[in-house]
Amino acid sequence: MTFRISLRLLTAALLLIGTFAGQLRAQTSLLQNAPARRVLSLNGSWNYIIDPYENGFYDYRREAFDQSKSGKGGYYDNQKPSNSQEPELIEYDFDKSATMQIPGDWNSQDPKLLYYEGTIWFKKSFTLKPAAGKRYFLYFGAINYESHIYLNGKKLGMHKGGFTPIQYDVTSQLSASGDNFVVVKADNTRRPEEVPTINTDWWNYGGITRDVFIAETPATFITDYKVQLARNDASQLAGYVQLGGDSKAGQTVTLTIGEAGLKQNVKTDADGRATFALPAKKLKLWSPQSPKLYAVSLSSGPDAVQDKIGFRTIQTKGQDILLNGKSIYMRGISMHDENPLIPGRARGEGDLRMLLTWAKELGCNYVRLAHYPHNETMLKLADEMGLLVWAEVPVYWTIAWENPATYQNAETQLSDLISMGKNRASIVVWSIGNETPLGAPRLKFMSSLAQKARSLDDTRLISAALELHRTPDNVIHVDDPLGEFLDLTSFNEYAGWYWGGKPSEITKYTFDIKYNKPVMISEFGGDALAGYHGDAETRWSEEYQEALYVNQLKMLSTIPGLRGMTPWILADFRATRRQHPVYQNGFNRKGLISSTGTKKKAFYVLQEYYRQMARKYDGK
Ligand code: GCB
Repeated sequence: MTFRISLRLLTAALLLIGTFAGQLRAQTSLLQNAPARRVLSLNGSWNYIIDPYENGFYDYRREAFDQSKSGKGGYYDNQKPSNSQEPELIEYDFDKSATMQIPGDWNSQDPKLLYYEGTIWFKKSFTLKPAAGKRYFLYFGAINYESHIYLNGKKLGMHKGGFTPIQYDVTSQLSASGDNFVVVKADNTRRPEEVPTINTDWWNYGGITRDVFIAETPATFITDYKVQLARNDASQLAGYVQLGGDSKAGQTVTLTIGEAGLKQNVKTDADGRATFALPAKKLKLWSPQSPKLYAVSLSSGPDAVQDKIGFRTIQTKGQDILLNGKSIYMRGISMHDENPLIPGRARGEGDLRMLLTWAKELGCNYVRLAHYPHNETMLKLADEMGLLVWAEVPVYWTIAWENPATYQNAETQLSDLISMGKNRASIVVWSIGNETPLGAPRLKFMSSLAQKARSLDDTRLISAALELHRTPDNVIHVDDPLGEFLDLTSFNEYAGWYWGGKPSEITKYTFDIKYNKPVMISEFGGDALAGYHGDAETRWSEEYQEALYVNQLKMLSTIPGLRGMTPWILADFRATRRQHPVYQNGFNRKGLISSTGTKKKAFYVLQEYYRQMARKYDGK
């Protein structure tokens, strides 16, 4: 008891310090499956003000308004001239400013913002009269990158990380009259110590890129749950439900999976947590061939949440990956959270479904959602459409390995991703990063992330996209010491594009892989401009990319432990660093599908290879 009280005090003290430092993240743990709640959507038209000098945040001495005594003066006040006689100076007006659609990046909605990196303020007014006995959570699917969020002129907090949800309990901040306004300062400035760092190969889309809503719950509510099979055990369903708000010990929580005739009542402990274990024999297992989902209902007192959940096991055995105990080959493709047929980030379910439908057409049973957390809808679609998922955090290239705050940030993004995705059968791999360079501080950083991921979820595989090195005898070595901490040996390999000569030459390479683990090629590929034709030695041509795929598949097939791959990449995507004026024009052209949606020749090479692998492993 004493221990618990002191912990609570400590947490309160930390939150207080956090508030003063302007560093407060989220006051409450993220609601599990928040979109399934009763919600008031705040999507739609938001006013915005472009503020490269951050006039709305700092005074002329560069002191932050929200750190001043009055806390006033910033754009978050949404100030209007009053009726007083005094002539007032107000140098902004949200309601007379332009609007853009949220969710949506700013780069694709206003031509002058295509390359913009800095601060933009957003404002949305809405009507919501808080009802007695209810709680309200303001929820953003993602804001890139640093956001300061204010409700009715009061700061809720600051958040870093462009791809994970943000949530605040706003029950006591909503106005009794029902008239409210929310203001967001979004800043996508790249900084060396952030996650990701300044250097990436994707467009730095800024703004409120995912759904915004207010979720309503009763005073005591289900804040979190995990309903999955026990580790490597298809006979047991194991999990927990966590109550939040005014939770007490001894409250009843009911889990029902009606279709399977499963129902169990369990009681919460002193922390509001109820754990359960149930025989799972009656459950049909989820797999890409049969992506069976069950309607799962959780309830406690006046609160209830519904989810659609699949059940499967995933483990490795030597060099095999076992899905539901059976060896599989993961026929994958990498993808960004971008549909080339619309400008900017993918937004609605339709954009995402189109990407996954392309992957299915290619013959995939697996997708790598690179290089950062994709949205919750994507994860649910993968569940529904039967695609295994590799989910990743943007620990990409050269992070500030020795900076403790950078580590903390990466760990928080990883924890939030795992929290959001833990009920999705489709997710089988947590990836802790991509192409990080060898070195002691990096090994410490990355191995700590691997341990963290395992401590949060020991029912899935942990991996990272590693690098390789070559010796003059044409041997490709994979011996990164981080491999010890991972379940798969995954690496990116660009023979025939960045090194190794022409596509026809790459079959000379052999592999020396240190670990006796399943091998997963996390990337290979090369650029081709759709419709540009030449021979197999003409860079940028479809024929070059086609030959590269043919020879890559030949070369990779010599690896005995090869159990899957996610070539780079499903579709062309916008990348600022890709500047060739003829072949690239701001696009990375390694897509198997072009920026206008046409399939390149290499698409069909991989499709044929996947047909063979499906026959070999799935017998069809
Ligand atoms: C890589 C990166 C990926 C790049 C790709 C490329 O190794 O992981 O983010 O886009 O290569 O096209 O160079």
